[in-house]
Amino acid sequence: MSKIMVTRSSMPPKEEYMAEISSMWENHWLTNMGDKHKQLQESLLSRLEVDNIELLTNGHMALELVLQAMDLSGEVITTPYTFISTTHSIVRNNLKPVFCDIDPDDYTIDAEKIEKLITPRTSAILPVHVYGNICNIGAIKAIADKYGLKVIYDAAHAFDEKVDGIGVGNFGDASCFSFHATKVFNTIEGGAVSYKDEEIGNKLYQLKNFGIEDAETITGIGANAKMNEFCAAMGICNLRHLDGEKLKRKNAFDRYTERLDGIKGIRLNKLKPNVEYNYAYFPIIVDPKEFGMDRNQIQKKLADRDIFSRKYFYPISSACDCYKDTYDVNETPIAYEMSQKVLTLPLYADLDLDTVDLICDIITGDT
Ligand code: T4K
Repeated sequence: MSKIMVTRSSMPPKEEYMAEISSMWENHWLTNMGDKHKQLQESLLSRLEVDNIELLTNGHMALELVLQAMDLSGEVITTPYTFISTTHSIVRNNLKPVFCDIDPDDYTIDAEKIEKLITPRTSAILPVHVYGNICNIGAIKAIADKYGLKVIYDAAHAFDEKVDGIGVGNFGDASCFSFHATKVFNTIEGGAVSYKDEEIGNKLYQLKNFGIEDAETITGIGANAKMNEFCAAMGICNLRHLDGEKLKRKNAFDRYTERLDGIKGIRLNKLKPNVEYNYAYFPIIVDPKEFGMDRNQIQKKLADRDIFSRKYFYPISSACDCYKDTYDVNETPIAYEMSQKVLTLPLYADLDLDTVDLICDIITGDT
C-alpha cells in the first residue's frame, strides 16, 4: 500500500486541464485578470450564491487584504484554534488579536464569551468555520450590530456549504475562502473573498494589483495577490467535478462515523441538520483516560503503517513560538485542551472505504 496522507488534492482528468489551458498558447495571457480569472469569478458567484466575490492568490492574502481593505484599527476578537494564517493576518495588519475560547462541540468561537472581551479598541470579530462547522452566526451578528463591529469569517474550510439553504459566503461583512491544494475545492493555490459592501471590493481589487487604477494612475499602496490563469483554469475544471468529489468524501466520512461513533474515549465532530457540509476534515477528540491511549499514540500506530494523520490544530496560535510570550494559553482553556486531544484522520475524495476500515481497525486495535 502506498502512503496515505491526511489529504490528497482533487485533480481533474489531465486531458480536461490541458484542453482548458490550451488557449493560453494562442493568446499568451497568463495572469492579470484574464479570461480564466473572469470565468472562474462568474462561476463562483453563481455556485456560492453570493453577490460579490474577488479572487486572490491564496486564502491567507484573502484574509490579510480584506482586513486591510476595511481599514481596521485596535483589536480583533478571534480564536487561537485555527491554522496560524488567521492570527498572522491580523498581526500583519498591525492589529491585536484578542483570543476568545471555543465551543467544545464544534471548535468555533464561543459566542457567549465574545462580549466580555470587547473594549473601546475592538474593531472587528474574525471567527473561523473550523473543519466546516459553521459559527453561531446569529449570535455573532447580534453582538456585532450592538457594538458596531465588522465581522470577517475565515471560511477556509467551508467552501460551498450552506446554512438553512443560504450560501455560507453571505454572512458577516466578508468571508474568506482558501482554494489551496489541500482543500475540498482547489485552484492549486488560491483564495477568494465574498463581501457585502462594493467599496470593499474596489479596495480589494486595488490591494491585489499594486493600487493600479490604470497604466498612469496609481492611487493606492497595494500588494500583488492576483490569481493567475493556470490556477483559475484548475478551478474551472475542479468546479465541474465538485459534486462528485463531495459525494465521495461524504461516503468516507459516513464510514468513519459508522465505525468510530460510540467508541469510549473517542468523540466525533457533531453535524447539524441545518447545514449542508462539504466533508472537509474528520477530526477525532481522544480522551486518553477513557480510550486507554492518547492521540499521539494513535498517530504513531497509524504512521507505523504508513498512514499519516495530522494534529489540526496543534499548537494553538497562542502557544506558537512567535506568540507564546504575548499570550497565555490558559485564557482559552477549551481551545488548549482540544489542541492536546485532537487528531485529524485522512479524508479525501479518492480515499477508498477499505482504507477507512483499515484506519478504524488500527485505531480500535482490531489489526
Ligand atoms: N485559514 C484557515 C482556517 C486555514 O486552514 C488556512 C489554510 C488558511 C486560512 C490559509 O489559506 P491558504 O493561504 O493556505 O490558501 C495545509 C495547507 O497548506 C493550508 O492551506 C491549510 N489551511 C492547512 C490546514 O493545511 P500543511 O502545512 O498541513 O500542508 P502540507 O503541505 O503538510 O499538506 C498536507 C497534506 O496534503 C500532505 O501530507 C499531502 C497533501 N497534499 C499537499 C500538497 C501541498 C497534496 O495532496 N497536494 C499538495 O499539493 O497546511
